[in-house]
Amino acid sequence: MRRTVWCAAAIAVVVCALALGGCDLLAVGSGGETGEVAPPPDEQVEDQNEVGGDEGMMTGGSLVNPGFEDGLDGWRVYDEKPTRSPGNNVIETTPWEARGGDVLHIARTSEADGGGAGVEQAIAMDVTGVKDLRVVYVGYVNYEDGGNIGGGDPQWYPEGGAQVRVFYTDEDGVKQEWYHGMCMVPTGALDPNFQQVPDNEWTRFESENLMELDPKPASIDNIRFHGFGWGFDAMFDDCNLMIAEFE
Ligand SMILES: [Ca+2]
Repeated sequence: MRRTVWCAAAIAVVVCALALGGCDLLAVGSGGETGEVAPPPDEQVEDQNEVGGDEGMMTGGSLVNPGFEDGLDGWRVYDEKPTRSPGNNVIETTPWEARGGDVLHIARTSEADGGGAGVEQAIAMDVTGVKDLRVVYVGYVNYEDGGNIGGGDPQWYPEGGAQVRVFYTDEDGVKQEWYHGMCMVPTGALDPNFQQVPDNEWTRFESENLMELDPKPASIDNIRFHGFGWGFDAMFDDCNLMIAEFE
């Protein structure tokens, strides 16, 4: 999978460079895995993390099927159904004309029984050598119900319709989690990792550079896009983990 991503990213960079009329800032090494875009021998690099010269840079998404155009292919369902009350979770893809294709739809009903629903990808990706790593997604919330919406009370799992959580191992070997969420109306204070979004509107999020976390990630283990709370109804599109720059 990674090779495909690298090659696709390399092709994208070359196309962009050509469109801009010059390649001098971009030296791309795909490793020639496909045999289709192998660079001249004098430009090949031995390690895909050692890209280009001083100005070398590649961009690329790390997740499979980030826009849900292939249904839930590549994603694992995360489904923590209500157990203490009637209710259910919905995790499905659905067409959404304004997004030009399919999106992920998640919903939950319960009687004050907190839980989550969504999708995740276990990617086990080594990110040593990555300088710039960001989570992106487009979220949409139209219903939320809970006691800690907006995550202001750290005693409880943060609640909100459209959240992302990155499970990673830091450079000291410690398992860590980083998260962000969108909610409409917080029940208390707003967790700094949350943002308030308008009802029934798509909002794009791009994280800070996760490689600036201290201690910084050494590997990304799993990434989950989900809602959490007593109830919610939300959508996601174009969910990805973008590598923008290597050392
Ligand atoms: Ca889509």
